[in-house]
Amino acid sequence: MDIENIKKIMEIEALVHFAKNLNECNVHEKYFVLSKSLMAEVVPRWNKSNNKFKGERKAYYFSAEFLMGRALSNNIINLSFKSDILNLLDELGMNFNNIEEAEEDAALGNGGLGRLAACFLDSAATLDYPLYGYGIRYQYGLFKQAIEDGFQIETADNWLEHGDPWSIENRDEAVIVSYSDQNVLAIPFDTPIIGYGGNTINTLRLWKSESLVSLDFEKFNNYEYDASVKQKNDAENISKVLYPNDMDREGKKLRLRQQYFFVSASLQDLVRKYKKSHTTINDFSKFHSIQLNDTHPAVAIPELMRILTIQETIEWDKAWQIVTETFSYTNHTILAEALEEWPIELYKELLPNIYKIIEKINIKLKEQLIHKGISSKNIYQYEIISSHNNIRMAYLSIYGSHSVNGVARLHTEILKDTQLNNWYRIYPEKFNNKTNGITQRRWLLLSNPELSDLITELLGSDGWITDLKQIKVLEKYKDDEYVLNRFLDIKNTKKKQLAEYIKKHEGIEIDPNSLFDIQIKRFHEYKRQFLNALHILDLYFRIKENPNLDRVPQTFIFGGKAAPGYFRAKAIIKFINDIKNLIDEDPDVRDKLKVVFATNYRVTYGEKLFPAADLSEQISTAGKEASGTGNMKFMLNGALTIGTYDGANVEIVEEAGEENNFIFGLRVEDIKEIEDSYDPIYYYENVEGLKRVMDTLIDGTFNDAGTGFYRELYDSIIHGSHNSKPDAYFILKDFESYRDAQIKANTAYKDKLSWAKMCWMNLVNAGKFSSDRTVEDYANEIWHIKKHK
Ligand code: 26W
Repeated sequence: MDIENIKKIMEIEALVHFAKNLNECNVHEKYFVLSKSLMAEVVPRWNKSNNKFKGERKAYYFSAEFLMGRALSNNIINLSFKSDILNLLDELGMNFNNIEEAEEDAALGNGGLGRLAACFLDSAATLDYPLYGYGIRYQYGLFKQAIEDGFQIETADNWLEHGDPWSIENRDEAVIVSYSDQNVLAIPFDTPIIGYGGNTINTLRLWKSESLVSLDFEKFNNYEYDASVKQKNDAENISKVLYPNDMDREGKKLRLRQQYFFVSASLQDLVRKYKKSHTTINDFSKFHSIQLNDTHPAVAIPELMRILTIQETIEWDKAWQIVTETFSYTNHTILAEALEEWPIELYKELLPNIYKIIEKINIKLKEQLIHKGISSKNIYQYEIISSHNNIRMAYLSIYGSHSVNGVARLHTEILKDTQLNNWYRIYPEKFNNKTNGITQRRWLLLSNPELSDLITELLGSDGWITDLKQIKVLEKYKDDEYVLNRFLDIKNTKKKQLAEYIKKHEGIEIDPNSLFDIQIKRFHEYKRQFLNALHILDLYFRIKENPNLDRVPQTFIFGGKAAPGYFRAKAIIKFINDIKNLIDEDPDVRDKLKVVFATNYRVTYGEKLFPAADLSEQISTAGKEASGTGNMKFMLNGALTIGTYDGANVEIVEEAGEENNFIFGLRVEDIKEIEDSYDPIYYYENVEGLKRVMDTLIDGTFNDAGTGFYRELYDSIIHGSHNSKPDAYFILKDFESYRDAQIKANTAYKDKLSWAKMCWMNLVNAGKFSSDRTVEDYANEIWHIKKHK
């Protein structure tokens, strides 16, 4: 790397872009010119990397979401430029931290599914695999969250306000996407995905929608100003904003437009490029493997059929073979309300040609089912077009793919045994598991350099950065007081750093010596933040009753967003904020117990929270959380899990030892047994303290400002509602067992060394949860692609 060149380019960029000298630039401008100067270093390597994969089989990750977070620090680390850049900025009198903090997160995702896509891209580039991301360049990412009087307020996330130095607009490669009522331009923006060491640089290609005609000049001249730009606005609206629902399906026409938009553009792009170097399309599936990230891009299946049979005039059966060899599908949830279905009317109206193809796929499916010996009275169970005239996107995805995978062992088993059992019985060979993972580059090396240095020092090498299994060797230090104390010192440093950040951003002081107990994830009933909140309130009352309760002070930190229309989740956010105020105002309790709401939780906030955690809250109702990936980020940073046997928690505990975590509550089998006869009222009346905390919702302890939020939340637990049974997530049933686990954790925290030993056992056994392992498994077992150094 040529540091003088970087400096020169920074100066030129400042001049031509902002008409300023470097030292006159504001912090956003400094961020921009520094990033652009790095792009000057990246682009030649990027081209070289692309060339080495020419003519090779490649994999493509089709995803409506990529939750990338910030790029600057990540890229500097992966290029091994860190010390050079720090020196240069020093010389220029610039502060790296301030520049780093000027970057907006690329929050083009809701949560787990989008962040997983980002981790996979990092891992594939690091492992030298050709994996390319395809998605949408939303002008507005996930909304920003503010809290006012305890309520969540949403505002637009204008992440492009200060420009995006990391993407290259490639208008030469624009394509046209056609709907029944409009044709739009899809413009690709390419972002380099820099593998660790900088050897392989892959591409994330995100499409922006534009109009073919930007101004209707005749209308403008006729003084019809709104009408003159209508076509432009209609086109641009397609990639305008990310839908903020992470679980409830959104039956909106615009969402369907978005799905078809990026899928059609991406497939056109692949077919066009392929045809440049091949005379027939017949071998398409030998060179392309496309992973569908949940069903959001499932319209790719009929779209590729359209391209092959109508555009390329291949006969149906041959085309279908190419399609099923090309696609594979990952399922990320078993919640019924999140399984996508689209009314056929919407498809007929917007994508009539695609609808006809889906109809034909459905007919072919039925023929095949009969051939497989399925009796005609059972065929309805499989139909892609349901008797309610909905297109079942999961069924389309399974039928159109050669591989179907869940994201943790338990999740895949549930898919096979219940959710998708009918499909598993006829296509057992398609089903497989790929337990999720996280990249240790962002979630340890970048976010916790102190712990990273200790690991490197003890290992005598930094090989763990690209081979996380190596840290298992460090298990030999589990009783080494010197090492455990070093770990505790680092944890304390990270807790102090977080305390400072929270002081600055939330205006709250927290005690770094207290037990940091953290639950950060989207707000959803099944994730049970409400259980956590009820327990805190119970603790409050217990401390009031018994001021001498023998406990270590505990700080409960929550972070996460609720979908804007999800009122029950918003009620839970309000409830947590009300509990926080109750405690803060009470001198008897506030030194023993503290609640923090970390506002606007996002990737960048996570980078500060995970390293500082003592306890990781993973308390979903068993069977509901497909995997979880936050659980892995905590483990890797040496936090203990308090959690249920759900998702990847099962595998985390299997690796780290049940004795080193706090497992509680119903298991999947238990729930199956009790669900039909479950009566929450029994627990409400008989579990000590439970009625007292539940009743705060309705006895005037708290005030929901006339929204009716609290009554509705109370009723959902005690009486159920029009669409759900009382306490559908078994919160009252699990309350006591959760409280016991909390007592165990608080007691265990008193013995610092034995606590540190448990943390150490988690950390050194986190190797399995690197997304490098996950990507390696996808590459070998599904994509069949080769590494190229
Ligand atoms: C149609 C609306 C919609 C939008 C997003 C439905 C469903 C989703 C996603 C599937 C939600 C999601 O992010 N699922 C999470 O995926 C993670 C990565 O596999 C898992 O770790 C989480 O357990 C799962 O909830």
